[in-house]
Amino acid sequence: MAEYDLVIRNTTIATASDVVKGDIGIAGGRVVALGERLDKGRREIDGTGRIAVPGGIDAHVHFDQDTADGSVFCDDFESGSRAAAAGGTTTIIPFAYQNKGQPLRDAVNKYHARAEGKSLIDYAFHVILSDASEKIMGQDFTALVADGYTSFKVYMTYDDVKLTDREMLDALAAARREQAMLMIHAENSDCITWLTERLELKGMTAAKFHATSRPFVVEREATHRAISLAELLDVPMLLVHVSAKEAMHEIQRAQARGLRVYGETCPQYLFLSEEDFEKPGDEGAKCVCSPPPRGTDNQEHIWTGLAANTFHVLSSDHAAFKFDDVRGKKLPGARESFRKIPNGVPGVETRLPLLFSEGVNKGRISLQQFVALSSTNAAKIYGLHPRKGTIAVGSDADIVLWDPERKVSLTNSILHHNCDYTPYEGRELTGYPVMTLSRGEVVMDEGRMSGSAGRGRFQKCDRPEAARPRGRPLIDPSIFN
Ligand code: DUC
Ligand code: ZN
Ligand code: ZN
Repeated sequence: MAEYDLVIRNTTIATASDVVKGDIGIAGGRVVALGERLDKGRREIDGTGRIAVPGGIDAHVHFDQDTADGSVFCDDFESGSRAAAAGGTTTIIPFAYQNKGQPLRDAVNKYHARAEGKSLIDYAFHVILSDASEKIMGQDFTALVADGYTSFKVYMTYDDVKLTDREMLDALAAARREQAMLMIHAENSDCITWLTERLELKGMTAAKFHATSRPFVVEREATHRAISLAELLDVPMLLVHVSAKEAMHEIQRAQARGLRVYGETCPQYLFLSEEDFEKPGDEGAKCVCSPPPRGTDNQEHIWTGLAANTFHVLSSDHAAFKFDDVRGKKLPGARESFRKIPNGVPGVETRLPLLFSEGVNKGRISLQQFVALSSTNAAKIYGLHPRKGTIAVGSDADIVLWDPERKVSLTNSILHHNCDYTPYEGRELTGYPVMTLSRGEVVMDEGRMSGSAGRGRFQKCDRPEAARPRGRPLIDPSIFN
């Protein structure tokens, strides 16, 4: 009787720390052995010429999320998770969105119901915190962290969700108490509103003026402010979707001061630029996301930040709206003003192929950094490690085999999401995922999807070690505890 359900044989095994050759033995959905010449498994996969990496963790995706403007995200947990798996991702962390005043527990239950029976791969949840009042933070917050929801997104802009600085301090104090991770959308709301009104008065309403309404200083100022508040109370935090070098420099300065400040960036800041807004017709709307892509020169700065480990996570921020749809990029009013264009781009399936091809194969980052950025660091920062994010004895057999030489032309027709475009149409890539295993089950083989919708399991997150305060607040913690 074979000891292993499956053996992946003679492959290159890459983790965030090492690249070695060997076999991977899998039983009961977990990795049970790493070695050479392992005994025969019930099933054998020849990994020669492939690179086995921990399945990607996409720690920032929006699926089936409520919106305030009548727009509709075109991917739900089924299409979104299928696209994720096709692109080499085995765990997704979407958002449970709290309407203002709504108990956090209600928000979480609502999104569980949306994921139930749909997700092909495992998932956890971040909670979008739009109400940080004492009632919510004192009761719901504590209970949710204990139940495995340990990361909370805070917006500094958007009227339906934004927190004031004072409310952010409440959230920070609670996060410190519970050792939860706060994820910050850092843009100065009043600046954006002021600029948007003036642009509209001047008739500067085309999609490209979306970028004009949110220049880099808007992001830099909010990043600096968020870090200052975190420093005051000594609370780790992660800045999401960092777009510009100026915000990145704020993060670097904080890190140099020894603060636990983490950074996330996204493919749109490596591969898109302001020039994409100049595309003919309404095409510019396809790249409207917030923060917006910057100048082409900025892209290399963000690559440098990835190579220097300033950024810990590369997520997709998949927020997909159809282009040719009145519930998407053609929402009523969107053609009259950029203000009405739903913010977001699709990217859950293209995140890792883009990073591998242009990062690893072009020598900008190492293979170990690819693993760290695409999987391991997110697992650590959000309390899923070592169950997820590595290939080690005892970890879930979430493994992706890459053909590092496979040539692929990215085009929307090969993707599995429910969106009618990809902003990366026509890109020529080298290196592509050819097999995705989720807990030892093959869910993608050479682009063919298998596994039933709903097989994905909810993953409780532990209190992340990364969210542990350093113990050096600028003021006596007895004042705010
Ligand atoms: N923030 C996100 O996190 N995603 C999409 C748009 C936005 O503003
Ligand atoms: Zn955001
Ligand atoms: Zn997002």
